[in-house]
Amino acid sequence: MTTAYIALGSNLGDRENYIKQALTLLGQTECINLRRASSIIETDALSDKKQPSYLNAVAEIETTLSPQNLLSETKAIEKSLGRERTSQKSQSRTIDIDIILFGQEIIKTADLTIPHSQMHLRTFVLTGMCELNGALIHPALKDSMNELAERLSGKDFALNSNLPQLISIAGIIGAGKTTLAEALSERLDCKLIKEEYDTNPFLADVYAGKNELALDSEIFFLMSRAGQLNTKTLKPSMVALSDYVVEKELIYAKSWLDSQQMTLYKKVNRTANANLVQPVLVIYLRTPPAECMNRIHSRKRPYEQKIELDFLQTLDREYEKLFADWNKSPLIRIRDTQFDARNDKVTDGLVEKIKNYITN
Ligand code: PH2
Ligand code: MG
Ligand code: MG
Repeated sequence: MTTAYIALGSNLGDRENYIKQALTLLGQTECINLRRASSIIETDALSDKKQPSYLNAVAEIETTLSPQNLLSETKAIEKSLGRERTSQKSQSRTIDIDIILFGQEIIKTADLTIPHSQMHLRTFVLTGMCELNGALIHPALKDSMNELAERLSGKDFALNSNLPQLISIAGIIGAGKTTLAEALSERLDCKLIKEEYDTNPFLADVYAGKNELALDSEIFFLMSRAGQLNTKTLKPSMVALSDYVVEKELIYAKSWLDSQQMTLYKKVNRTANANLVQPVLVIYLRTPPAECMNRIHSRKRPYEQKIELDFLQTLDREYEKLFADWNKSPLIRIRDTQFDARNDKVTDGLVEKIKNYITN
């Protein structure tokens, strides 16, 4: 007996009825025991917003069938409920029945990929999974359904090889972003994009109290990002890793600039950032400000030595606000206390998770 999870979706005709009939037919199939089903939810069509919206649900079954035979059974049910297949991918359908998980098995054959290759990017699947078994561990990602769902903030995402596969690491000063970025980029064998703080000619003066150079300093950073994160440098499907997110600019600008400067800066920021490459995944490294303070003192970058704990705590609060409802990409949160980028095993584990959020 294997416990398996099946996702159901319908966006054509009497959608609710198709889902209910599919559940009934699953339960009536020999060697399948339908244990329970999640609530049915209505969701916007992923990838093609012009399509009618879906009803989605997830079912938990027990089966003695092999994964391959279970697939044949689900295909037969799809067919009996009027599912038509053309060469067009993701067209509207009366019923779609996908095997999401089959015990803890990992299967990759021509017609079957288990776990479902994009289940961890789809809130419309994870919502049902969490309702049925939120503590269940994804066999490849090694995270629970609850953790996977949390990363998406209620949104659905899709892998897209037409985009650069930019991964961005975020966190306050001293959080360990660059150390982590270096360790990950080496393992992913990808381009590393580092913040150009050491060539910013205004930065040291700003930290030394020369507020009149803060706008210059912020504009330097803006232009630096624009040079690094553009589509000329970052080609479709190319993997790259940055040790910052551009959204941090507004946090820092706000702490240096007066309100008139800020009004001007926001306009410049909007224009300069308009065509930047967006990350497909953000890793938010949250390290307690007091610990960041220790690291700042031990790494001895001269201009940073004037930074006070109070400033780091403000940054920490602002980062928390920024990521509280982040929905531009999946977000992996890492608490520093449970993470050490210098530990190879820990970093290798993170690399394996990351690979599920980018195309290869
Ligand atoms: N299935 C797809 C593509 N897009 N969008 C929603 N909301 N629900 C689905 O089940 C779904 C989709 C391909 O199977
Ligand atoms: Mg599907
Ligand atoms: Mg399908």
